[in-house]
Amino acid sequence: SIPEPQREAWKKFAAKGFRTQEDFEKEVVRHVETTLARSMFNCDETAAYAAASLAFRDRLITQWNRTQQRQTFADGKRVYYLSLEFLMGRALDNAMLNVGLKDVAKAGLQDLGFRIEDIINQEHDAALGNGGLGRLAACFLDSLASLNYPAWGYGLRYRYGIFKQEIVDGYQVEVPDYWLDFNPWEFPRHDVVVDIQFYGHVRKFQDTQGKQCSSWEGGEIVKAVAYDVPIPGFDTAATNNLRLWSSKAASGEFDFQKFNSGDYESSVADQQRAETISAVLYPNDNLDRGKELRLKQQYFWVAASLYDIVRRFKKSKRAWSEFPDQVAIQLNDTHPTLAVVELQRILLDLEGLEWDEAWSIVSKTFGYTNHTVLPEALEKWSVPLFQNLLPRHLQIIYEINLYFLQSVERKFPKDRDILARVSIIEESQPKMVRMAFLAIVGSHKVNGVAELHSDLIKTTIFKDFVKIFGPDKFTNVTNGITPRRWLHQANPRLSELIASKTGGLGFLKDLNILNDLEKYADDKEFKKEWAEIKYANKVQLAKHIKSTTGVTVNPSALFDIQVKRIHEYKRQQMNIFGCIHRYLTIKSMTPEERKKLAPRVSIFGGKAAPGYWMAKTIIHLINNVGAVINKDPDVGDLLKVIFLEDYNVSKAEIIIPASDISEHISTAGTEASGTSNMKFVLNGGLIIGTCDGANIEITREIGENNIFLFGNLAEDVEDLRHAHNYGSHTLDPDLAKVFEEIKKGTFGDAGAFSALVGAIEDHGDYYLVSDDFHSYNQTQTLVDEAYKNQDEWVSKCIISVARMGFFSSDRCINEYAESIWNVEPLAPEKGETDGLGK
Ligand code: GLS
Repeated sequence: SIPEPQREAWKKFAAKGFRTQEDFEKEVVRHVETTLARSMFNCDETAAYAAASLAFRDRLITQWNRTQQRQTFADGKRVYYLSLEFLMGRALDNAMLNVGLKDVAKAGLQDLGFRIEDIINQEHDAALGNGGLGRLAACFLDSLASLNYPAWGYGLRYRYGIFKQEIVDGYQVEVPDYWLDFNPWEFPRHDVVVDIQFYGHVRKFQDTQGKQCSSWEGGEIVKAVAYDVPIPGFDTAATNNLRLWSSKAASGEFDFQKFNSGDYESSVADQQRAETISAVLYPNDNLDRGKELRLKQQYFWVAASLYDIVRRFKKSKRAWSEFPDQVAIQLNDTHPTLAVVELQRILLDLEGLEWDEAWSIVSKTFGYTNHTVLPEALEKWSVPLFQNLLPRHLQIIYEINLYFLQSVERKFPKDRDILARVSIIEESQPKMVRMAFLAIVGSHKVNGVAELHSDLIKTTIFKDFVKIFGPDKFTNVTNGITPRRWLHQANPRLSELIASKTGGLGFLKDLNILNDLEKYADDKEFKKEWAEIKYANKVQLAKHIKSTTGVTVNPSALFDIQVKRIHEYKRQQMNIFGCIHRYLTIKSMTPEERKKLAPRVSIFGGKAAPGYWMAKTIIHLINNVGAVINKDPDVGDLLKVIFLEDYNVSKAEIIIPASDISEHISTAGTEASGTSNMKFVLNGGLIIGTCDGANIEITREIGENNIFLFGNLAEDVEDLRHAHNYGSHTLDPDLAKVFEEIKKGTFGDAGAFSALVGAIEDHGDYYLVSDDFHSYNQTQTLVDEAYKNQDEWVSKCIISVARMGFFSSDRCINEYAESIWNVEPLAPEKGETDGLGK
């Protein structure tokens, strides 16, 4: 660092970042002319986006620097959030709003000849995630910064994020998402590089004191290079860090000898193999495929992150026993579970601690969040694969398991079966490492993400562990969403209206302030404004639908939206069967009867994992049904079926504010929480849903009268499935008619849908579509009726929004901080805060 006498100069010339419109414009022009080497004669919208982003980035990075210095100086406990997915979406709009300078930027851009909306739309989404799990991590980063917690995110810098979805002839086609062409939001740290080892062998030896030691040797080395993304808090100068690792060959050079001897391909092979590690995000949600490259990704990311965390801790020169007082690491699902083993290895093999001492540190450091009970999503890795890739880690896992099973045996000496049930190693062919069990054993707290889900994990998949560790180790932290992005950014007019009635933008920091809205639930003028905003949002979505699908929809119709990953358990198939049922009903009506119907637009969106054939079939059916219904003159505006291509975060910001009703209709007990349910209600839409995940708590908060619940309960699912398999399974008569129509070929080649229909008719109907179909349709009829009474409908929406305070991710992060991490916020110094609304 710079010697004391010279620091004055540094302080004098410290970068500050703009505050005024004039300074913003200066920065934009400077970046256009110098950074981009362009001028006013060839500055298009892309260049203006780049320059505006760089101006904001400069501002953020000065705050980032100050925040990091303060955190280092304060020397308190930090949180590290390890997630293989961060579904960030766009950064510019978010940065402008969080630092309170969007109006300044708008005026500045206008003065320079641009519309701010066009500039915002230039940005490519940072789509480093699949769905809810990755977006939750992004909301958490926003809350951690906004609440001034000293926290870092750690993830992978995928060269390709989640694929872009195109719909061709009704089928999903995947196109690679190369998003790094120009990314002003990251800072490469070419000086922060970590060597990561793979393969090799373990050498046992005795040290000079005669202690048995192990050393992991040989194999190959790949380099991890850090890229930092600044995360601005809302209305605070605190700016946290998201560190993403990128892989690079250790030598960094290709092999000249091979090149010169004409072996061009293998001359670059090493380099390419190394770079493959961080090349692509695995596009599966709630599904584990057990691929070696995925395990490599996991270790690469975990080892680099832990190296970084340990290095930071060692600088403080504290005793190792203080590590858990300085460091809290949260495992976002089981993907980073290897961190448990890696920290034990570092303490044991590299730092020379004894096993018990090391293990006590490790197990106090980690917390594990479970995000699913679906068996196909629970990670397991084959022991032979582990043995080859991470031989020392496998030994440590066996040792962890040995001590764990010994403790279980001491506690339950008469129960032989429990050992096989809870063993971290599954005795199958080949043997498998059960990552969730390892995560539980290696953490001091395990949490689910909604009350029902947290109860279910305690009574089903982790039941034995509750007996072993006691109930206190297991807890619930119901998910939340950030109101900054999901209200203020996505729905600026509604945010403004709420601000006008609740005394400013304070509700964005304390969402319970929304309560103040309840007194306007019957206020004529307020309701009128509310309804106008909803209508305007629907007009905007209708335009998007027209421009992307060519279909004209009526913005006065009821907008019924289901956007999320396509999955059988989320039951988009039930929704589209419901649309067919509605279609058949309309067709059978007289013109007079039709006049009484409420027009509806059923909107779907979401990606199917590329290898998930049934999910792709559902997309195909939705598109084919739309193609038939949308051009049927008997139907007209009464029903339109739309599939929106390439659902992502930035599209969600247009779609969610435009809903009247949204569908969260998973088979009870399968959706751990869901978070879009919260986003839709916060934007003044109602829900049709099952008693599943966070729907239950939403109901508790907003009241039963304001939600349309239907279907079987989680506690009944097992019996129903049993009855399907061993008793008789009679198909719901309305569903039978729907199937008849599909089989007739009304929606294209019936053969294409035979597996989808067969899964319900002949193969046990695992997701209980038939069981819930009747109550689903009945409830949809109630929705139609309720929507006709617009006055009451709007009141319901206002009351619901007023009662949504609980679902802020700020509440959620405060719960984690208090009950799991034991960390305190570190507020910026006075004068560092920008001030709300500026
Ligand atoms: C998920 C669950 O499926 C969602 O219900 C949950 O809201 C989300 C965040 O906790 O995590 N688990 C998963 O593997 N993908 C998800 O979206």
